[in-house]
Amino acid sequence: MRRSFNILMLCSVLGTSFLNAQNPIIQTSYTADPAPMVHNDKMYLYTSHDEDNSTWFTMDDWRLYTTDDMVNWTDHGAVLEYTDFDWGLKNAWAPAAIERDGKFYLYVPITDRSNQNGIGVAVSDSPYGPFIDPLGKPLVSESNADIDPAVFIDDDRQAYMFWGNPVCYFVKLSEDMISMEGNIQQIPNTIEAFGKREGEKNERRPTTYEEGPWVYKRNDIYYLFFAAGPLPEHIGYSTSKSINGPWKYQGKLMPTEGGSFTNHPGIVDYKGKTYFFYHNAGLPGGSGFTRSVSVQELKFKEDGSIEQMNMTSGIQEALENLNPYRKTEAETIAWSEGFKAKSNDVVGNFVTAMKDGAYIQVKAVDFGETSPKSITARIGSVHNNNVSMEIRTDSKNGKLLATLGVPLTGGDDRWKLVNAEVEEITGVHDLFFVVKEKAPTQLMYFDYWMFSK
Ligand code: FUB
Repeated sequence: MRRSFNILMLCSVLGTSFLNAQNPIIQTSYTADPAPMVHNDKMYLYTSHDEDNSTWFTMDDWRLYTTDDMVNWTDHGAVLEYTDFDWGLKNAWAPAAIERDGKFYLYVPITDRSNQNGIGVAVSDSPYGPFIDPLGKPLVSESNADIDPAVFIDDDRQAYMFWGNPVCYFVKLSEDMISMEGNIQQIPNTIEAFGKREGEKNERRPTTYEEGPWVYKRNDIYYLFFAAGPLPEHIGYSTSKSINGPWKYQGKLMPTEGGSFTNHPGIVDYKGKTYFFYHNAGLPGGSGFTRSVSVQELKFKEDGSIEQMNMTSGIQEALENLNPYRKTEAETIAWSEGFKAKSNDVVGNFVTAMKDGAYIQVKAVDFGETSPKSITARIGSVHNNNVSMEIRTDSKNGKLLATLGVPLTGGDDRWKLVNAEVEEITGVHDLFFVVKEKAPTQLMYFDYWMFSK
């Protein structure tokens, strides 16, 4: 009951049909606190991760997803865990990511072993990790207000970190990105900077600023987006002509909606557009502690202000087509139902079908002018002869291209490559992988697929 209520509730909130939903963009894990980063024409999205069935902010790791087309997202699994920090006790909360001079930095809030919040930094030579803690201690650990970092490098190459709840701090980062330059400053928590808080008087929180700052610059205007109160949160924003302020409150960007009592902004330019990431409770089982990241385009008015917007069903059109003649990971997904993300040492990241009828949709697959002859997939099951995977086009009941029998391999540490001839298909289509399980409690594992001419 609760599951269908959540889906229906979100569809009515979003004014859309679930059939063409693209939001939330990840359906195989609960994700929150989006931190998008663009590097070499690819979108990297780091997120925090709500554990399944969580009833508090039970969060152990940070995950990475990538896309080239803004509709098909590839899951790269957990790239950093709070246990990667020797001093970390719990609470892998809202991350921030940035590249500088070929190195990649993740800034992450963690509660340390003395139960104090702080912000750690981890560095890698690759956006995919492995990330290591170069300091062996938090970068900032002044008080429990030290959560929710955002990082920003200005046009003069000066880097800054912003963070904090219930006030917003900022500091210059040194060129090494792992030390601070100068003193930590607090943005004056004034009505002018953040707007007057509605509802009951709250001495600690006189303005709408709550947490989750995100800094963005466009046409010499600095934007400070933030999660705004009172709870349940909405997204607000302020602007300034200088990174040092003064900031001027500009109003609500996204009102409270979507069923989660928190929200969290992440804004980035990509392939000529500006994208706004946020989170809600949009998945089945969704709540304030089982959240999901969504994205939609951000549109500026001529004067640089932004129209208030509601949560939508997401981005429908792929920015580019997907090549089916290259190996594609099963965890590259535009939309799915009934699959969960998994990983192990044998094949890395993969997906597991949790029910009969589970399916994965991959958008804008370009077969070209001549049809492929066959499809190969690496799959496996714990059941004998009872599981198959249908490959269909344009809908989960669309034209049947091929049916793959899923072999009994005995576990997700054992896999087989399975091949089948395909029906004639040319041009651009959405592809659907639909699992048919005669024994509904049995599982099927799916690692990758590829068509051949
Ligand atoms: O995800 C844990 C906390 O919830 C974040 O740090 C806040 O921004 C809120 O989203």
